[in-house]
Amino acid sequence: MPDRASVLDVVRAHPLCAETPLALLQQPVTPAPGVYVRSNFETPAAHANWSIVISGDVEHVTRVTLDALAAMPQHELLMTMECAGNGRLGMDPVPEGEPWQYGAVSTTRWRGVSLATLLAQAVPARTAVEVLACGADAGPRDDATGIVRFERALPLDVAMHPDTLVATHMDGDPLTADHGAPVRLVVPNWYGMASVKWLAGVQLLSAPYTGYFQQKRYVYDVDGDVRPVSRALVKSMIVSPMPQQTTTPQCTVRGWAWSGSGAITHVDVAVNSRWHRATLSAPASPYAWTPFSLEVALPTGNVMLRSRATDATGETQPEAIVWNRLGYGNNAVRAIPVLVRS
Ligand SMILES: Nc1nc2c(c(=O)[nH]1)N[C@H]1C(S)=C(S)[C@@H](COP(=O)(O)O)O[C@H]1N2
Ligand SMILES: [Mo]
Repeated sequence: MPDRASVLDVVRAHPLCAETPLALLQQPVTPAPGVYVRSNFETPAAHANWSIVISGDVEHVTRVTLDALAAMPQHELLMTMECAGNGRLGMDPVPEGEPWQYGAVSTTRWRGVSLATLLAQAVPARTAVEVLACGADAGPRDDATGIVRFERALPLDVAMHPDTLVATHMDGDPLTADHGAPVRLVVPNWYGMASVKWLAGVQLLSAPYTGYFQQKRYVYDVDGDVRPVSRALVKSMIVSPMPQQTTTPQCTVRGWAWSGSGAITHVDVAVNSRWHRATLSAPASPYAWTPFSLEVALPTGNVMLRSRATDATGETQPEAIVWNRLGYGNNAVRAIPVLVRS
């Protein structure tokens, strides 16, 4: 297996932030070494005595070991996961944050145990409203906030959904260090920040969480109006032809569309300014991206291709980027320039 550094497009080496190259995004399931990596802090060391402590608003504080986890019913899940900062470089002016182009998205097969199975052992109190997932990674000490750990909260119903997994495997193999070994959360439909890696603790909360990664980062900040980032916005991506590629007039435009709020109902593809309805194929799982394709005769010369997806809630990708201070959720229609030669 090739090592990830030779496969991924590295955005930052320490802590590692690296994109999936477009050539690998052409595959319906991203090969494991090509799955994008986004880490806020250096990777904590995994060890055999790892456990997850479930505490807070519960009847029994519970410690779950890796052996106990392995003995629980296992579930597999194929899902598309996108970093909320994907496409930040497409915003103007470019907001602060990791300069992601368009490869902070992958479709991956996970295996693990429903978080609900673990929570049931601890018996959440009736007053619990949120579930806080705590990573073992931490940033430098900050006097105002204490040590900043990577922690993100989910509403109780999302945490209790049987497809919200405490995952130990990707593509049939134990998690690699970069992807959260030995155990991480995997939250379908939500942007990647909800899928907390190196999961060390789970706390039931009786009031909404207001920590750093819920209120200062992974928020849509528009003129000081701050909303935590949650479900992935409806989006699509043309993967063939690739940007700047030379292609013949008889062409099949292919790509993927996804949304964290509902199934994809249609995708339109524009050749210059003229829109066509693309053909959809069934997604490989309810949480994986939907393939679309359009057979079309392109005019020769420089051509702009664009795609625009709509989901079952009626949401459609916007034409213009909705700029926000930290550069999250860029799901705007994107133009792909190609050169057509007969
Ligand atoms: N503990 C921890 N979990 C984390 C992060 C992190 O920095 N620390 N990054 C989050 C973000 S922003 C994303 S997009 C996903 C990326 O998961 P991956 O690196 O396995 O692709 O992990 C999430 N979980
Ligand atoms: Mo992310």
